[in-house]
Amino acid sequence: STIQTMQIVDQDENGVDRAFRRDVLDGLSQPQKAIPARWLYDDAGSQLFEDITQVREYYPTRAETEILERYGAEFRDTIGTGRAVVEFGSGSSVKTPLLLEAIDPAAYVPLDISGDFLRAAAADLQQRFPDLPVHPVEADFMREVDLPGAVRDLPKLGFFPGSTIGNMVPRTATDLLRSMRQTMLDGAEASGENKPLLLIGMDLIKDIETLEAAYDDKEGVTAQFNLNLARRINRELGGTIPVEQMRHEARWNDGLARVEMHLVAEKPLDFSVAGRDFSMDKGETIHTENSHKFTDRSSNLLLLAGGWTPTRRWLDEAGRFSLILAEA
Ligand code: AVJ
Repeated sequence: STIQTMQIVDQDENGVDRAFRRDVLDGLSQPQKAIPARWLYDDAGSQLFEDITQVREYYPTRAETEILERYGAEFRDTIGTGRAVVEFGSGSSVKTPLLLEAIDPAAYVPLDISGDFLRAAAADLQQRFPDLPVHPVEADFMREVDLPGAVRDLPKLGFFPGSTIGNMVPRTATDLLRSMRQTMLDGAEASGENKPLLLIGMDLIKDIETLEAAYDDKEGVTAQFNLNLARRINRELGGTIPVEQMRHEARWNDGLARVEMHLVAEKPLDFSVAGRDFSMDKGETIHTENSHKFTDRSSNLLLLAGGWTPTRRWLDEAGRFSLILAEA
């Protein structure tokens, strides 16, 4: 079957992504340099993240997959069949099929900003579920998205695994949860059994050693994932960042309950990006990602602030990770 994609990325006449350039230039101009984590996920970054999920120290993917394997019958009982599954992100070849097998949906709509990865993942999924209508949408799901007409009248289940919500600070996470709600409320008669549902993965707070090791694996795959952002800036924005003079660091921020990734300058550096000059002192960092960790209470509060009422929660056997069902 043919897979159609809607293209919604704003590029200038040279093919430069305007939002990427703005975020990088603004981010490098701040006292604490910081670039939003979403830019880590170009095609190379998305592939490196897939590699991270295979390293020994990175437990979240295995823990969440364990939950999806184990509680399929409970998902089917509580969620029911015949919904349109709207996945925020292009989906993983392991987790998504487990959910689709369990709840037998009427359609599958993956949303992702990375078009090539999205199309590859959607084609793969379509092969495994030949009779399932698949409608990939290339979009920034941080904003409200117009879903394809074919699924507008179906009841929705949003699927947001991986604790990707943890990449966002609370204000942004709340905005996203509200956008998701708007995206899925639009069109459908959303009352009673047709209320949109959300199945969302949220990683749990645990000992610091386990948390930091998960973001600084011995093989250095996470380091490559982080350094790829600097390479992407050089490639796409005509940057001269000396990537070999920077190193990856993962640190637990206890007050804000998050693991932070930084790119640390190993010596004083001067470079330019998109024609603008920047410098870094030795030891100065570019903050590239947050991975917030939650408790049962903090995840409830965040979901409620985003307009979602949590109704069920499943944990892996070791209690490392939670998958939460919430109702709009
Ligand atoms: C994609 C958000 C699930 O924060 O755990 C993994 C990204 N960064 N290792 C996470 C990530 C470094 C990951 N998520």
